[in-house]
Amino acid sequence: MKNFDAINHIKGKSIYIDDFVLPQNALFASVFFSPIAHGKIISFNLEKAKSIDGVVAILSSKDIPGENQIGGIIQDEVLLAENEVHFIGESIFVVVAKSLEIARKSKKLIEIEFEELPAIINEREAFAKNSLLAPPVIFANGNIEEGFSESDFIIEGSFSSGGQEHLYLETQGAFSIPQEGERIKIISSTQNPSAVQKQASKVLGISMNKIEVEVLRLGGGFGGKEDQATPWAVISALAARITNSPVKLVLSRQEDLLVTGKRHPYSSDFKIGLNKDGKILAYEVTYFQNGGAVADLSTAVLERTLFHATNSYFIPNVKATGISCKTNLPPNTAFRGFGGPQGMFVIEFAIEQAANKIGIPKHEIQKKNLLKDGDELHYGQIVENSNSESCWQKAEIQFNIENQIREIKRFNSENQLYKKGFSFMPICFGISFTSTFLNQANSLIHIYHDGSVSISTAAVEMGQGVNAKIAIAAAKTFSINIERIRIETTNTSRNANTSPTAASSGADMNANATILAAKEILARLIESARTELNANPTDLIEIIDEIVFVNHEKTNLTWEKLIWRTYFNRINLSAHGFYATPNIHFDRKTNKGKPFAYHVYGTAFTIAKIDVLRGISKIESVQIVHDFGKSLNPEIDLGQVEGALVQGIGWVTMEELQYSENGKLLANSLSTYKIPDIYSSPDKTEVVFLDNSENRFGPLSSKAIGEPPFMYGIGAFFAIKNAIENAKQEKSKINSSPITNEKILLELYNERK
Ligand code: MTE
Ligand code: QUE
Ligand code: MOS
Repeated sequence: MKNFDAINHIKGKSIYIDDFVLPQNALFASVFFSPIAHGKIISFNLEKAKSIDGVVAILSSKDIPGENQIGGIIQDEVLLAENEVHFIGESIFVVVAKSLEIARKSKKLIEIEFEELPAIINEREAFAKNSLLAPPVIFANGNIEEGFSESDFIIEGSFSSGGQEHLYLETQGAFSIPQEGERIKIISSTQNPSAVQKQASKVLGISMNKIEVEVLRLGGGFGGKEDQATPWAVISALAARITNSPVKLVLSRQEDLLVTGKRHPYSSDFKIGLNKDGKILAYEVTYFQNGGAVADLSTAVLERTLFHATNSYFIPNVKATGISCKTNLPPNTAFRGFGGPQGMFVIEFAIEQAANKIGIPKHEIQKKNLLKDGDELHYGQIVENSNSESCWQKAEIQFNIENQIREIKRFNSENQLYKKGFSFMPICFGISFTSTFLNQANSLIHIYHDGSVSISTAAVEMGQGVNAKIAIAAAKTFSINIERIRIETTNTSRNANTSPTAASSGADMNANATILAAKEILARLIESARTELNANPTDLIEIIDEIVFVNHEKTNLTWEKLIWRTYFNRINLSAHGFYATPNIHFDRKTNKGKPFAYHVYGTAFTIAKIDVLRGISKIESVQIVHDFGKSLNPEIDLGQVEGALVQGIGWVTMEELQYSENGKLLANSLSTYKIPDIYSSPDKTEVVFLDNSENRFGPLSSKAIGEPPFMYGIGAFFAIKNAIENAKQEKSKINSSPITNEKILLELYNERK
């Protein structure tokens, strides 16, 4: 079974926001964005812009009937600027016109005068000026001073990782249609329909039950449409309300690149202590997160950085401090891994620096410190069913890594113009929203009396195959052909109070809720069949492959007949399932608890080759042992691993967000912002499934897959760095990601001078 959408995607028949057939009276909105990073609005004049034929309205914050506030976690984000602007791309006015061309033409005639104020671009500068989005947060365990005093080696350093543009293929957009009365329907490309509903209700000043949010699918989200799809949906709803017409708002690629937030850049200071045997005894780290101008999800992202500070290692004494810095950039936001990658990168760098200083291979320290069952993580969760060591050991054997390392050494000794390097990248990623309340989902199942099945959940299909997974879970529970099942659009009128499809738990939680609903209907069907077949109360009734069995004996009662008879006898063929992840909790006063239902593990072995003359790097191979649990669908899961891996490699090797001193994104097109393509993908990618992995929290014992494999990409950074060091015959001073070809060349060239 493949992803449901595969065929229609390939034929170009799948529908996105921009493809909906519009009503005749539809209008088009275009937003006037702040051209400066920080300043006061002194005056403006909209007369010329309004005079253009076909312009219906130009809206500002004054036109908002409710509250001008869309902050998700912290209430610090206006929908439309009032007196001040805080980043290039902040929305100020909305032009609504009969065509997009007219709206864009009109926008150019808007006159506005600012008093520019100093802008902060860098997180360290923000910290120095005490410009913070929230107070610092500390996660700690053990006794860090004792840990260092017992250490034989102490290494200190700094490391920074860059931002990352989501580059979903479908840009942000929404389409709103006024309905009877005050009601409004919003079709949005969002990962979080309930957030759109809530914020639209606030801005329009009407209750949530008057707003219906509908999502068909996204052309990719990757976290970029978790919080940041909301403003466009709300603006289109506001414009629809005020003009009483359907209004579409879709960002152009250039607008999307310029005005939306990205993965948070981080800059971090660390200190790591080890004993003679390579055991890590203490780790102290401070993360400076570049949050942008408003909080968005930054505090939740930072928290996940703190959770993943030690990656898949046991460290008895930890002190991790997270500081969310307020800068004049567009608000940075969720991106696959949600701060986890930024945290894991620093410990990997710290271990590498420690290995260099002690003079032993990095992977010996890594291997020695892997998590074991019973270890207590720095946030209090006890490690259970750790597959950390089993993934590592399986990788060593299955990929014959000893031989490969010998082969790399031989290659390097025989070649001057090319050098190879390698790395191990183990991962450990916690599954569950770390804000416990978000770990809930519901599912609505109808069986129609022809035997076909309709399932509605809050899961948003964004390419990750969640619809196929939910259908598989239902088909297995009912034991029916998957062709009978239709997964409906995501709609707030069918599923209420839902969490974003995020934290890799969309498939997990929505499939679990679906299984609960299906089991409820199944119990009624079994009793209905018992009556139908005049069976005894003690007889075992089962449905197997659409046929009813009594005491393991096949009957001639089929699924379709059973469904019709059940309906005819006036028995409910619908159910609503509710799932709340059990036994998770986290106390924000002590920063201790059991925030995650479980962890996902794996190990990647990466080989990189650099061209010593030109500085060009190539990832030759990535070999992974990954803990999938019992995969619901190996093809989809494999696709997730491969896609996430390449996205991770892009982050650490080539994607570079350059901003000007005054806060303008310079890498604002695909000619200046390079993302990995098929040529920069590894020549060889091999993914091996860890066997015998179970998971009682995952639907049918599966494990979440969406984000964890992103972190395998970090291995590319260290493999390239290792290749540079093999070329230079000395340790490299590179302490920032991405490790671009330019950086490689400079590092090699400086050495030769
Ligand atoms: N895969 C595709 N093709 N497109 C996406 O946008 N988003 C990722 C991941 N895989 C994404 C994707 C992110 S950030 C998350 S959190 C998960 O999918 C969300 O889906 P899930 O919870 O169902 O795994
Ligand atoms: C992972 C996530 C999210 C998260 C925590 C994770 C996420 C998200 C939130 C969140 C937290 C508090 C809120 C809120 C959202 O937390 O995606 O609205 O008030 O949105 O560990 O992916
Ligand atoms: Mo994913 S970053 O949790 O949308």
